[in-house]
Amino acid sequence: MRFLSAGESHGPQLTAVVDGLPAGLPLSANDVNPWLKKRQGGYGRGRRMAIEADRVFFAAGVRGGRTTGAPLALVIENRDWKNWREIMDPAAGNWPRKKALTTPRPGHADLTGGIKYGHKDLRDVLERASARETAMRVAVGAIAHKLLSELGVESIGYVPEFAGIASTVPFSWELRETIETSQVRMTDPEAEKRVIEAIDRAREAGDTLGGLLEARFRGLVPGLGSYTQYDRKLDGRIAQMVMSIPAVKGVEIGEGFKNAALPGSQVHDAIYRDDERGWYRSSNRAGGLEAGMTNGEELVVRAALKPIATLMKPLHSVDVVSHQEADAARERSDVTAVPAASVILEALTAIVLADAYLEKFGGDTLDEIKERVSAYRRRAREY
Ligand code: EPS
Repeated sequence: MRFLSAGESHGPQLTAVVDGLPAGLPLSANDVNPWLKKRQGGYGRGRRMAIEADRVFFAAGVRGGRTTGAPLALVIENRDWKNWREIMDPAAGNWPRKKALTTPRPGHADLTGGIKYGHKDLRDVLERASARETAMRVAVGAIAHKLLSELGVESIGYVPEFAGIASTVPFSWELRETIETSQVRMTDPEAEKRVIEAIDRAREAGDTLGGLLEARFRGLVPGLGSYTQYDRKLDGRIAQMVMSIPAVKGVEIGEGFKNAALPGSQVHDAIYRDDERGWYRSSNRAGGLEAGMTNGEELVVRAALKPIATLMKPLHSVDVVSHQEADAARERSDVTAVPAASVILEALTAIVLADAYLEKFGGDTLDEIKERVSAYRRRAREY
């Protein structure tokens, strides 16, 4: 399974082509749109999200509610485009352009993107560097998730710590409803209150906030990925995908960072087997991945998201046209997108996992894949 996306934040639409999905996967816009809605949500989003109402349009590859095996073409409209038509017009225009941005924001793509591609209107950089692009990747992730759910996999994305405020309620699958209804996708209503206050304070101060994200997947077969070659190691593939989420600056599988301080006897997960459960572990500090392969335990992927780079109380910068000292650009933006990023983490990890399933089990049709997965599950249990 492979895909590419295109689209600017304030252009007419986001577009993707997804290739390699099996035929016969039941699929409708209702499998995708709730993900898009979740990604738009969360306390601390800016005014842009009141303009957009993201929905997917299948322009190819789906007929009668099922994939045909042909490439999928996906479209998400940018409603805001009608306000930016002139500014984003692909026809030749005059310099200086309206809404040209010439004072790069520290932490954003503006300056280096301008140097690299030779732009002096940094809008030519930021329009594609914008995290708006993640809307389309979440749509692709929702489709990947649909395939995983057909194969018995469940998942959740949530926020264990926000702006330094840690949840004191440990994650459990029973808390899914709490997470889905929380404005900050946390398990702990007390922490949620403090986080919301912190977001309000940051907004007043013209500042932004980051946090930690976690995605969990259960029901995975052991043996996705491989130890045999560096680029087949699943942890490496997940890390690449997760680090490509805008503003993610750290990635961890299981208790990765904590384990570095402990002796091996307190880190590795002892192996057990019985006829009912098959092979299992009594702990899961490895986060479901050993030697580049899933081991059948829950997959736990964590990421650190830095605060958004657009500050209403800006940092020092230099104008790229006049070379005069200046404040960094102030653009309409979010105070924080941590809750949205936890949805993105879940969706994008689902893409890597769906790809790993298709690689291991191949199959032109969903039925073939299902048969192979259940035969392998039996073999793995009896091994
Ligand atoms: C973003 C800036 C804001 C965010 C945007 C990402 O957009 P705007 O400049 O239109 O106010 O709302 O996020 C999205 C549009 C989205 O769909 O997530 C940025 O500079 O990265």
